[in-house]
Amino acid sequence: PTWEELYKNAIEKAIKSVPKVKGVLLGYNTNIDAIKYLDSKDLEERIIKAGKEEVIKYSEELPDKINTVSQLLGSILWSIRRGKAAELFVESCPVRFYMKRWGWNELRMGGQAGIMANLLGGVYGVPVIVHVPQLSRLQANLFLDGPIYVPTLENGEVKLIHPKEFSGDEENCIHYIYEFPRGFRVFEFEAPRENRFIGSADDYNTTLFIREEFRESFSEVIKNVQLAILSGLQALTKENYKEPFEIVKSNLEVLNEREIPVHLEFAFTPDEKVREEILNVLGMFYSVGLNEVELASIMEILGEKKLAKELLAHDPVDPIAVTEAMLKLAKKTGVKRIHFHTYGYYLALTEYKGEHVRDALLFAALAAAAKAMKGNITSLEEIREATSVPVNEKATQVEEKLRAEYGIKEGIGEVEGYQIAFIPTKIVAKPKSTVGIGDTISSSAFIGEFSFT
Ligand code: 8BR
Repeated sequence: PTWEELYKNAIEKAIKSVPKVKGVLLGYNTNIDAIKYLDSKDLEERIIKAGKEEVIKYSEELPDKINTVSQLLGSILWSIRRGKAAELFVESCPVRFYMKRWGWNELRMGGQAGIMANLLGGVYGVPVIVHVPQLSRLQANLFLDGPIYVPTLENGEVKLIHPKEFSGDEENCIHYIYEFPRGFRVFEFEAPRENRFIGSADDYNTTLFIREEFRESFSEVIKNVQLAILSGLQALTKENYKEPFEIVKSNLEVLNEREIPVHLEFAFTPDEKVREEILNVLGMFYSVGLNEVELASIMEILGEKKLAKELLAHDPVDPIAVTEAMLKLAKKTGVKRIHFHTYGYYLALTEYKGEHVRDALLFAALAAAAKAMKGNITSLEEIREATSVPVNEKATQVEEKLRAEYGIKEGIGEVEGYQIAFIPTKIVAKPKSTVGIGDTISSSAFIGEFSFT
């Protein structure tokens, strides 16, 4: 069969099987993304008011965190001047209030757990239980309708309700996203490319606060869960990781005892100590999902500097280097499934064999293309429309290399006792948005694979 035929087969399989998944636990990060499209004149006025000299100073070197308005404006200018993304914690309440009054153009669900809850629960119709560290009204209203649940404790008993039915009004965890286009001008500065600066007014996700319901009554909460996807460890630092890690480990012990496969959505983790600690617990996970930058950052920790460089040196990313890196990671940690995604192709290294691994990757690539095409997917059936997007031609050379090295046929080969599955993705020429595509890919592939067995 051709790739087009394999793609068509995969989406039909997914439409039949995915809605049969009975329950997915999603931890831990959920927040509000407030998107503000910057306006030059407005920004210049604010900079003058705050003190231009001071703001320019911070635009030359980023502060560690944000405590003053000049630090906020300086950090935004830092991103603009370089066309580079950055994210900082906003500590000061008056600065948080300043940002709130400055406002936003759009509110969106943020955090991997929250984003996946809307996709799996709201779009695929799969029942999900999601960890929301703080459930404010603003946060609750970002959840789609559908089988999405948060646990609450009533007289010590766990009850599952839709977030919109939650009667409390907790804190807002807002990540302010200041976006600018390429060529955006502020005084004498011009953005070399489009990008964003993020100021996180969030004390909960940034320290991986885990709610009482997920500490005291975790076994009860996961009673009807078949799968779990965890993320949010990436925000921790060497100063604050210890306590949340203990809770995560105790959650993992319960999930392992019940033989519930758990996927870790890796996400870029700037703190090296935290990255190292994640590797130490990776064996408690069944599966991990990551991209080339994240895989390279792990190779750095494992002392594989040359391999790390190799992973970032070529376009498309060299699949032999990726496979070697995945083998190192699998052997070192014992994780059973590694799903790698990059622009143009995906690979999965698994301890077990079967075409269902490849077919799940195909389903995930269609979901990604549908999301790139439309900005938002509204139903599982709608993903079928993405079959019209052409298969990435550049992936042919990737496939050839994998054939020569591991004898890959129809996307499946073998390496050192593991199965390696490959697929060329479908690339949307003019994407509406690429935010949250990584989460769409990983969660679709993981639950797709489970539903196909
Ligand atoms: P990360 O943010 O985790 O890297 O995930 C982004 C993923 O989105 C990439 O690995 C790539 O596979 C996919 N992607 C991007 Br970026 N642009 C795309 C496009 N135009 N069409 C389909 N997939 C895309």
